[in-house]
Amino acid sequence: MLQGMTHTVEPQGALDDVSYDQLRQLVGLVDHDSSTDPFPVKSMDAVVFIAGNATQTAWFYQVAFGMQLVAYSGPETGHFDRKSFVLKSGSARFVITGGVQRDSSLLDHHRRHGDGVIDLALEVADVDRCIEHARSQGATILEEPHDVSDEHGTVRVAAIATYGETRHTLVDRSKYTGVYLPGYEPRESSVVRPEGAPKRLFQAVDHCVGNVELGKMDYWVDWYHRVMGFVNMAEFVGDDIATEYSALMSKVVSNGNHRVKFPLNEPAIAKKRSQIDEYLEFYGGAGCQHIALATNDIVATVTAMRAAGVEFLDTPDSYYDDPELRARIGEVRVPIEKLKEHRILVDRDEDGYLLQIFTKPIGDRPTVFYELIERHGSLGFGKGNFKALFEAIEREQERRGNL
Ligand code: TYF
Ligand code: FE
Repeated sequence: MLQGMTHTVEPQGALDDVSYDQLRQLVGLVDHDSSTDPFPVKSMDAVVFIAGNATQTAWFYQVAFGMQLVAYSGPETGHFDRKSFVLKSGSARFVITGGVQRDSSLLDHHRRHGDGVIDLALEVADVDRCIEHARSQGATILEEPHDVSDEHGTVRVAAIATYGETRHTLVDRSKYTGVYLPGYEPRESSVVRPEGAPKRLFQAVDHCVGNVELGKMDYWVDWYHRVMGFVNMAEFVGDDIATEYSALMSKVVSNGNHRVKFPLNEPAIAKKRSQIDEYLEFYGGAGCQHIALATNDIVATVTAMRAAGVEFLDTPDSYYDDPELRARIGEVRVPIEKLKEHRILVDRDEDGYLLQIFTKPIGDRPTVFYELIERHGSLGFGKGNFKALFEAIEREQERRGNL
């Protein structure tokens, strides 16, 4: 499926068989010379989750998201306080961790926040240089650079704090050939892919969104500028949209070539209670709100996920029947009737178009959810869909009694 490409993903981090050209399309890469970046980031290394039951959550991601189990660490491998499962889909890597021993600090974190993202780990070429720059900008260093080794080589690791209790671990794995990190052993999925299902349901992490407290968005945008040398992307939700219907403000920062994109939301004082306030209340502060997964066949992905029981936000027929939308969108890969059947949203801008859809929150608390995104040239986030999307989110908020 992914053979015959001209480039490998190499300077981007050597995750399995998603070529640089494919990533360019999938996540909307732009050309960028990183040689003078103060904090050069190659890629997302992993999205690390805490789950109340990592054993079952890892199973969920295999069955419902079609991910492959590749590695494991836990009591059986000499790590008695936790279980961690490493899952992959193309270049995307998730790590699902849960506390085992009663005094595990992971359980305290879970008590405070519930299931959620604890670490947006980044692959970098020079951990020490990044940490020195971060320190000079006043970032909180949670772990100083150090080597971790086993028979497969050495990984250099450090960690810095970002919003809430979320962290960015920095990983240089260029001198390591093991399956994930020292301490992990290879593990294979026992889950059998349903007949006819795509080989994988997504190929990359497109963006990871943070919700921060009222008035803190610009602080964190500036933090990503100063500490990580990230730049603003064009798309944002300003005052006008915020008070009219979104009840949130949003700006997007990214590394130079857009491989790593972090939208940041804060609540807005609007007519309705902000969905961001609902998140902040139930998560217990700032945290990661949604992860967008890039797919090259969103219809097949949505079909497979729905068949496994994943619930998506509904979009009214009127969205698809609107002549203005039809005129604005023009020709896209999937006929509009098919988009309507699957409740997939579509947006077009000056660079191209994108297809996207959002799940309902996947856990018990109304916090973390997923987006699926199929890009065709567009480097945006679906600005044209914000109204329909936020109305759909509010309908769910109302059903939960939180609007
Ligand atoms: O990441 C984005 O910007 C889009 C739109 O609460 C969005 O996915 C923004 C805020 C939000 C849900 C979706
Ligand atoms: Fe998004």
